Formats: sequence, C-alpha cells, structure tokens
Amino acid sequence: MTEREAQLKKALLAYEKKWIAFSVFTVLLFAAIIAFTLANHGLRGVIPVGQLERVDPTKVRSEGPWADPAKAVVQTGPNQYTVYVLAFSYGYQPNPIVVPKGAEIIFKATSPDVIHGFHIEGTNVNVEVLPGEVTTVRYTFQKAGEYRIICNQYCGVGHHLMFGKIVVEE
Ligand SMILES: [Cu+2]
Repeated sequence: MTEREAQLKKALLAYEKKWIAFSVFTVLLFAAIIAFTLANHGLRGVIPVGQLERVDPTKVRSEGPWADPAKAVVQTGPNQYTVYVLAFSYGYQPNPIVVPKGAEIIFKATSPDVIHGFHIEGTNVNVEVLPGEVTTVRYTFQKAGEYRIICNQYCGVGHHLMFGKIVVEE
C-alpha cells in the first residue's frame, strides 16, 4: 500500500464511522417518534388489540354477533359503538356501516373464509382479518362522509373487487 492509499483508507474509515453514528442516531430518533405515537394514540387506537379472541369461522354467519348485519352496530357506551364486521370473499357486511361522527368506534372484524384486509381509505385503520380470530381496533371519525373499505390482502380471484363502505353521519 502506498502512502496515498493508506491516507485514503484512513479518511474513508473515519467518514464511515460518522455515517454509522448518524444512522444509529436516525434509527433512535425514529424509535422515539414511534414511542411518542404509541403513548399518545396507540393504546386505544388502530393497533389491533393483543388479546386472542377465537371464533368458529364456519358458524359466524349463522350464530353470534356477525350473523345478523342489521344488528351489527351496537351502542356500547355513551359515545361508543361496537361494529361487528364480517370480511368475506368478496365483500364486507354490513354494507354500508353507518356510524356517528365523533364517537369511538370499536371494529370487531372476522372472516368466514380466508384472510382479508380491512383498510379504511383516508384513515390509518389498516388491519388483517383472519378466519377464526377477531381483530379489534378503535377509531373515531372526525369528519362526516363516506369512507371506502379496501381489501388489501390477496384473497382470491375477486380480490380486486372487494370493497365496502362506511357512512359517517353528522
Ligand atoms: Cu379480501
């Protein structure tokens, strides 16, 4: 190695150390921002409830809270509604889901067939719906209007046609 090469190597390694330090700092900053979001919105928000809730996918359509879509929206508090959503090949029930603005909505979603997505367009509600399990998330709609539900988890030949609708009333 010539002296020039040795100098270059030294400079390169020093520069690389700065890059590593900067990258580690950036990752820690990301972690801090994520922790901030968790502390402020996460615990009662769009993160799926961690507790396992089992259901029988062969029976959800015939018995229990998902069996009758007309009774799927249940008031469960002074300003809280629980919505029992069934995500199936290839749609959502009830359709539309009608809820009031400003109320805490607890979505409890499950599937009678395969895995589906439950992504409410324009919000950060974006969860997976697994057959045999109940996915629970909370969301408060601050704006009235229509929201589209998109299945963003490949579920078969009708996947690209799988949508639902939420109507948030004033
Ligand atoms: Cu689907």
